[in-house]
Amino acid sequence: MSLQVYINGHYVPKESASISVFDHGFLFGDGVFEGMRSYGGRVFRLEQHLRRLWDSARSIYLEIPLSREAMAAAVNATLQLNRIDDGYVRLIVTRGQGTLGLDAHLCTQPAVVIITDHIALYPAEFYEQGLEIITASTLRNHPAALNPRIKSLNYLNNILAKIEGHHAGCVEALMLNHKGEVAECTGDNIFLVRAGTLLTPPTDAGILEGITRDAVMELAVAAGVAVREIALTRHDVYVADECFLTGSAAEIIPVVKVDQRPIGDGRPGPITRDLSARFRTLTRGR
Ligand code: PXG
Repeated sequence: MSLQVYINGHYVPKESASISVFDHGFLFGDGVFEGMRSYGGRVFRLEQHLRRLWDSARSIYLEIPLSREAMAAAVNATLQLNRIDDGYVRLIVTRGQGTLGLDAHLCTQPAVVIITDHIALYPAEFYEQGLEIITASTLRNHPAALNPRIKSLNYLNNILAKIEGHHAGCVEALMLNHKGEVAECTGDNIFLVRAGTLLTPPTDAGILEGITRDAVMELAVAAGVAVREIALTRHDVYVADECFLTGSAAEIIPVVKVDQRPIGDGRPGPITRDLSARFRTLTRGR
């Protein structure tokens, strides 16, 4: 049986799962989404993802046409129907069908889509050897224009930064904010280790408040590692002892080179490896 996609309360085979070309999600990127992981058939931190989705929707005046409980049930039902244990879930809510104009009031029915799939991980060597990344010249969105805390369907600035990374032979790229501070990567949050302390940019640096980021900060505190959310510059990156990225899909991935400069000794560091092991235990048990 092919993968079944949830569209507005119905299940449709992947091959015929489609949305109208008049949907404002398609026409304007007018909508919000979540990318989540399931382990052993359960979504990791589903409540937190739903809270973020509802916050994103509220921020763009989008009313999700389901209760949070019904959405959670729909996500779980879609995973079960597709018999996916360790997988990826993409939850999308768009403004729905409207006209070719911008007017959101003409979109009367938001579209809700839930796609579950097997997870496409980065190759194992990236986790073992660490990634090389570059700083993109494309800045993260100015928070006063479109706040990066909104996980909206407008990912164009991140996509442009990712293309820059690709041109430099990198699978991820570091994005700075409008002040020139370190914000995050195109689809992952960033952490540094300096003198045994874990450093990461604060929310007001204009970043998505990653759910993996939250989990990693909790794990660090439990491991006795001090955590500071503090404005960081590229200087801090270059002189860090360790660097790693976090995201639902990538989990924790070491970074060993930034802009051609080795970070620390150029190998994944001990705190990165310890937090990765703790994250595996948290998500998969022993
Ligand atoms: N920052 C941004 C800009 C993101 O899009 C994260 C951080 C990590 O957040 P979580 O909650 O997942 O820990 C994301 C994650 C991809 C991809 O292909 C990434 C994301 C969404 C869709 C695709 O890398 N978001």
